[in-house]
Amino acid sequence: MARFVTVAAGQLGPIARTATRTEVVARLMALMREANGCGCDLIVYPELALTTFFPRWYFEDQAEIDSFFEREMPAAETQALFDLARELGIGFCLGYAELTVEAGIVRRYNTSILVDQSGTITLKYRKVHLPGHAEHEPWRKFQHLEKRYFEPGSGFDVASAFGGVMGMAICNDRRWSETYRVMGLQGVEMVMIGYNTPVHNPPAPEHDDLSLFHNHLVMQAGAYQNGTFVVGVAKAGLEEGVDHIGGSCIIGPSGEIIARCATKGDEIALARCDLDLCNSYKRTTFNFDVHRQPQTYGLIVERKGVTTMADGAAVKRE
Ligand code: ING
Repeated sequence: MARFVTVAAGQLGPIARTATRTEVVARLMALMREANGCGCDLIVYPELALTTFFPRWYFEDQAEIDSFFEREMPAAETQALFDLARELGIGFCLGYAELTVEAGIVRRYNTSILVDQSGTITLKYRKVHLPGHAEHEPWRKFQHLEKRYFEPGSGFDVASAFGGVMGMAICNDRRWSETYRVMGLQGVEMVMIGYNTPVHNPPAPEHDDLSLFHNHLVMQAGAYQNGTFVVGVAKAGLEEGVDHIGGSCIIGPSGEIIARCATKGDEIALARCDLDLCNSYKRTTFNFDVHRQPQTYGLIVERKGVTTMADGAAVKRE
């Protein structure tokens, strides 16, 4: 017996700083119609898919920063996407900047939602691993101020939807094996990950040529080591002077790339994913209950950074 989810990676090309929400939503709707025409049940959009990747700039004016955030989801400009999804009977995963008030305190998150075929938000995730830096660093060709503009989320949940166990992560999360394992321990069968990844990484330019390799490496490893599908979706291309990798792809629980985009613009790649293909990995090689030895893994949770033993005393590495 098979449990098919036909999924589209809904890659976006650049979004200009001046682009309106309505203009961007029109692009998202065009991709949704195309995916629906190909028989898709679900389309996955990138991280921060409603605006340009604004953490590349240092802003002092909080009102300007907040212009990139959504206070409601759906709101007037995004309602059309929810309406189309319900009309077509297709679900979607959307990344956006979330501004919310919790116990009277304004909170700002790098957020992703999973919306089912009835147009209902069935899962919300807030990015845990915020890369970059919190202070203006003028030496960089461009900033990466996610640590300044967002707070980290609280963890990785899963939801039952589309006939399986679905999970989400966002961009830098995909580089950390803990991301996949926490969801793997909840039986995840498809992890949806939007990303905005510049080709150039100012602190380590020697990594630039490997940016596409690293992108696939981490998602393929996460898929195989947890017996899950992974859908990685880029905001790609030259956006406000910064070139972002493409490499959007759909990866099976074997770790193989089964579909990928060919351009750095608005494009869908799609695959007919049989979630039952996860079973042979989850029941044998990665049968966690049979093979894992968590009593030996304590440092993974207890220790944040590296400490090494030198001269008999634990020396904290700077
Ligand atoms: N972007 C990048 C990412 O993790 C980055 C930041 C680039 C980190 C290259 C390390 C190396 O893909 C986001 N938005 O997290």
